[in-house]
Amino acid sequence: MMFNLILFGPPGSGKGTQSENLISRYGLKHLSTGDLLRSEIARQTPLGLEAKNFMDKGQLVPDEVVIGMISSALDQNPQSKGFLFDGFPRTSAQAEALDKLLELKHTSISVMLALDVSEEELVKRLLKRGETSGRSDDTNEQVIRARITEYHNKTAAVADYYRKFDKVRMVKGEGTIDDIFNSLCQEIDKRMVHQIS
Ligand code: B4P
Repeated sequence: MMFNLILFGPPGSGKGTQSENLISRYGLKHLSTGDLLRSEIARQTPLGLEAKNFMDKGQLVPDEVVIGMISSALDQNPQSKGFLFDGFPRTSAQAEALDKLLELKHTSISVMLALDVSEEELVKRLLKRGETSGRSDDTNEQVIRARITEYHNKTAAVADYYRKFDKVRMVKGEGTIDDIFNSLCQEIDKRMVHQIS
């Protein structure tokens, strides 16, 4: 049986950071739409060039683009024991599409872990990352604030969608990276045992 996890939270909440550690502990396949889009940009594909226009303004990339990317990533990993979705779904339409894609594979989302971080801390972290990351969407405070606004307007509702199925657990996203990792692992371990028994 597959274990499929959504790591959820606003931009800068630690999704990418924690995903790296979680995939090595649990052997899940990491699917980050942010990373997939940045790789398209680096290769200057038509999809990447289109996406860059949205990302540089702090806006979400259109649903059909990211849903298509996730659909092919799922098809490319038929043997995976489970997926860690990082930064996806970010709209209700993406959440519904993901459920359908997983249903076709006779599986579903096991849990959504939602990182809770204050807005001041998010802005501070992203500006700091912008000093070294070379990411154009991290260097300008206005763009960072636009990303947080997009999160409130379009993404926060995704948690409500999974709450209807009692699949959401909030996790404190401030503190050391290790402490947050341990809290995430506790939630996963509870569910993996439950799913197997
Ligand atoms: P993403 O790549 O998903 O990135 P993100 O939300 O900016 O950051 P993430 O949450 O992963 O970063 P982390 O906290 O780990 O998205 C980028 C853009 O792509 C979006 O704005 C959008 O345009 C587009 N996009 C992506 N997916 C999409 C989708 N599904 N639909 C539409 N558009 C989509 O890291 C932040 C910093 O905090 C790091 O420097 C890290 O070192 C630091 N940090 C982490 N944990 C910390 C801690 N505990 N204490 C202190 N610092 C910490």
